[in-house]
Amino acid sequence: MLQGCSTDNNGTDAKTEGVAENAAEAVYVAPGKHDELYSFLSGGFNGQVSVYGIPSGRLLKVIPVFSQFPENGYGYSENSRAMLMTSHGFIPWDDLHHPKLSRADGMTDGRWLFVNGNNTPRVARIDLKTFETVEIMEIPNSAGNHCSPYPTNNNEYILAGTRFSVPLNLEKGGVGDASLDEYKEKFRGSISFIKVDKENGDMELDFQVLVPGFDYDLANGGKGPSGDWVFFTTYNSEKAGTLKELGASQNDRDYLAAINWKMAAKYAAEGKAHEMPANYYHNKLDHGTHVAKSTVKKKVRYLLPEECPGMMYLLPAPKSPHGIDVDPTGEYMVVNGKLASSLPVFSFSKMQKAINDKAFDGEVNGIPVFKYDAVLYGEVKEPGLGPLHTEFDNKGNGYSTMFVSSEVVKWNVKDLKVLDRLPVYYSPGHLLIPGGDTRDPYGKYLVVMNKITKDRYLPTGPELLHSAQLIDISGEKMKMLLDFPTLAEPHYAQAIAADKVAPNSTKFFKLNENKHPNAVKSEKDVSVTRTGRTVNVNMTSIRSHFTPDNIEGVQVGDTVMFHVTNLEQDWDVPHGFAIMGANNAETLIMPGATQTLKWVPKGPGIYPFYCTDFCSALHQEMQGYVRVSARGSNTPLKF
Ligand code: K7E
Ligand code: RUQ
Ligand code: CUA
Repeated sequence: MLQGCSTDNNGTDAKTEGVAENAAEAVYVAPGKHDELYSFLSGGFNGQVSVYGIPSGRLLKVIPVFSQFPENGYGYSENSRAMLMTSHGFIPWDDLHHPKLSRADGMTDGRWLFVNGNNTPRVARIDLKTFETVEIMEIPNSAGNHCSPYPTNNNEYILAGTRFSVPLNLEKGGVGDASLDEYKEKFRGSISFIKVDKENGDMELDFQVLVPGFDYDLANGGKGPSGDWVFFTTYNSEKAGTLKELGASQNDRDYLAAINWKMAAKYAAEGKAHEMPANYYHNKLDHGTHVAKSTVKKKVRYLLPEECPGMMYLLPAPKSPHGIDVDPTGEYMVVNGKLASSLPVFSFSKMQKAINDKAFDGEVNGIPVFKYDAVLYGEVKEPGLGPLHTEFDNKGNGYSTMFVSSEVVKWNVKDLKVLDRLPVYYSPGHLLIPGGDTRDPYGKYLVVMNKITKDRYLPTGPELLHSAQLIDISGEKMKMLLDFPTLAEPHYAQAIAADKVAPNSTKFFKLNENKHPNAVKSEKDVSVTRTGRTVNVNMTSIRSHFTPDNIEGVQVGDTVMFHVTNLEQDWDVPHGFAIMGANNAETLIMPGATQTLKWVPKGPGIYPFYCTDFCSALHQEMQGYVRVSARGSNTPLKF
């Protein structure tokens, strides 16, 4: 045994109690059969979204969003690189926490998936016709876009809240500089209101609300009666105001912030908004060319809540709350106070009454704070240790993850009684019930995503994959069905019935609709041309050759752009392209599309290229050469 190296548990199976008797049958999807649901798991620090079939737990796809992805060249190819441009430069990584499906009438509609980038604040949109990232927008005046993205019930807005409050420079725009001693006066948070086009889903930053300098953790929208509201958990509230403002009895509390988004939109439309300079990137994939383009935006409008009465309120919440979840009726708002011994449930109708009665207990920066008892519906007593997140079924129950006591706890929303608990392995973060944040959840499955894996699978050294568990919630008692490993590191996830997405899935791109300027629609139209130091190779791929496949006259230091059009018009026949020494990796070209790879040869000689995707019996033969001559030589281009 190696010194200092624990090998405990090797080969020892982990706990199996709580597993349903029919578990194998319940999750078995026979070969060739499809899963009942798609689930979209955030990739956390891997920056991607992974798609798993439910109930099988089979990995269906990885959708690259904020990180480069060698499998299909995302972030490497010239088509996609602009997608990862930000005001800080090219950032091919982020920390992705919260996927949210687009909505219609408070239900998920399977059109788009919105996700957040935590680190360099960004929101992305994935089109579920192609399972591609089609848009990434940077969020100005934000630092740590954790509290994001939250669609309202018809995607009128996607809301994105800052995690860190930062000193905002209202004259010059953006995050400025200030001493932390000046926190109270200078630091502010922001909530961004992003408009979504009803037809094509395009996002646009409409305005921001500059909120008190708390840290904003998580959000969720109301529904039904509370549909005009979005709720945000906050922490570090003591930094933002004086004790008097915060209320002397409340320094052991933080806040749940409530913002009436409809009223905010109205204030912004009626001219209450100010304007400040900004500098943020908005990157979009063009449909016709399949090339991403960046636009830099230079202005942003903002509202100050102190100038907008009735738009924002604060509800006292247990210290350092995490998730905020609204039940399907829209009446109950659950605050998951990870350090608290109970789970407070607030009442939306009591909040309405408290607004009318002015049942306030102080204010912060002019924003009224409700009296706790005036807005509280009740508390779930002793739910477990470390409540983080809650989702709901369609029978009036909530399900909360307990990070510290490693369990999922089922409780009744009306009488607040704990009904069941199921140990999960280990330390759950988020959980999902398909539609569990909509007005009508699909109460058959629950997927819980665990932070610590330990002994669940065969050991793979110190570093393990994360772990999800599928739970049957159709009966009174929860039953464990399946463990499945996940790519790093799922936070939130969403799921939707397969038939809301699958029928709209694109099979291949039509070649005659390809508008890429270097697309070649037939082999006889290929070309290799020089403009100064740039060589454009407009080439084609089809089973089993590239045209051209023998190029001469490229010179050392030329920028060679290989524009490869895949002429195949059959589902699932991509070709790949890679050339020796190219540091922009490879690219994968789907039928009908054109992808561009940039290459700058550093020395003279022969450089082979080949197709990287096994496409036919003659795949291995799908190759060619580029001959590179010395710089300044007079070798003409030949192909
Ligand atoms: Cu709870 Cu980033 Cu949603 Cu993770 S957050 S668990
Ligand atoms: S080749 S099928 Cu390298 Cu055998 Cu792959
Ligand atoms: Cu084309 Cu392999």
